[in-house]
Amino acid sequence: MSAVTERPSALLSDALAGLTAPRKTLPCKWLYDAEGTRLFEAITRLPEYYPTRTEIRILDQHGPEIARAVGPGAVVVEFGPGDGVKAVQLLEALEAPRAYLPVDIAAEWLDQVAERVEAASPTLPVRPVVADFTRPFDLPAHGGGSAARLGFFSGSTIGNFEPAEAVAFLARARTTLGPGGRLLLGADLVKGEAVLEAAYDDSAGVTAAFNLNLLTRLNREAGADFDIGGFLHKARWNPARERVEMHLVARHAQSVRLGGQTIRFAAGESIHTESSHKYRAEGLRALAAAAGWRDAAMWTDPDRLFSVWLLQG
Ligand code: AVI
Repeated sequence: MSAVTERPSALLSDALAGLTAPRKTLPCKWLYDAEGTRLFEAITRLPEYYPTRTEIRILDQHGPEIARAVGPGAVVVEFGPGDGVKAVQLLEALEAPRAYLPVDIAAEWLDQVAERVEAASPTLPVRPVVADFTRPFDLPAHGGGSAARLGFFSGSTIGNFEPAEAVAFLARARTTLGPGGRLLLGADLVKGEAVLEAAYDDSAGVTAAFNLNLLTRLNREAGADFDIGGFLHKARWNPARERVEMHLVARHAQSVRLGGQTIRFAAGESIHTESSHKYRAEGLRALAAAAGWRDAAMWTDPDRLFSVWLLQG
């Protein structure tokens, strides 16, 4: 008996559950293997993908105001630091930050982030925390005494959670950050459909490659036999739920073997691979309030594409 049939990997069991459901889905967290991470970083530099550069601009233009609102001596806890570029930007804007704690499940990314931040701020203590921040976890003692913690959750990653999961994350973050904790949160805003769909279906095909890479990953890591050319990337704005959905659509009827099962696809049937929720200011305030945050200040760009929030407990 092979290891796979004895104890299915988390990827295989998630894929089997999602692909045998009446509406086929795959959890978006599996988009990020090494190739998916590389492709996502390429997405953040695309002309159509406005969120990253707009958030960076907001942090740049409103940095002094944000720093005043945060006050001196914060211990910065970043949930999912990515490449660490925004951490460097934030730490430079803040007054005398006391320590930086990047939190991620992937230890190898944390090393890169730590190197980048240490190079930019050689005297700042950096303490990487390997943890899945979508579940409860403890922060190590940070050497900051009783300094209040500032959480940082950028890039509108909150938008990849379902609304109930977003509230649960925000509530857990309050607990993790402790008394006096604040959260600096990036959230993408509702806007015209054409801008949104172009951001998730760029002309160079990078987002399509990012989405299709999930099938390549299933073939390689879960022993599936997807014909990658048999599927098409689709991004569509769902106005009722105010989210962009990414789908992989079967170009023709086909079947795929996975974990000893046959998964059948009708022509045009889709696998829903990601939702990216967009917010209105009142909606984000309601989410924060439902998670127990009492106060929320917002900064945005002149075109109101993106928002950065400071939540206070
Ligand atoms: C990581 N996350 C916030 C991105 C987003 O915009 O939802 C992932 C992404 N998917 C397609 N393009 C970017």
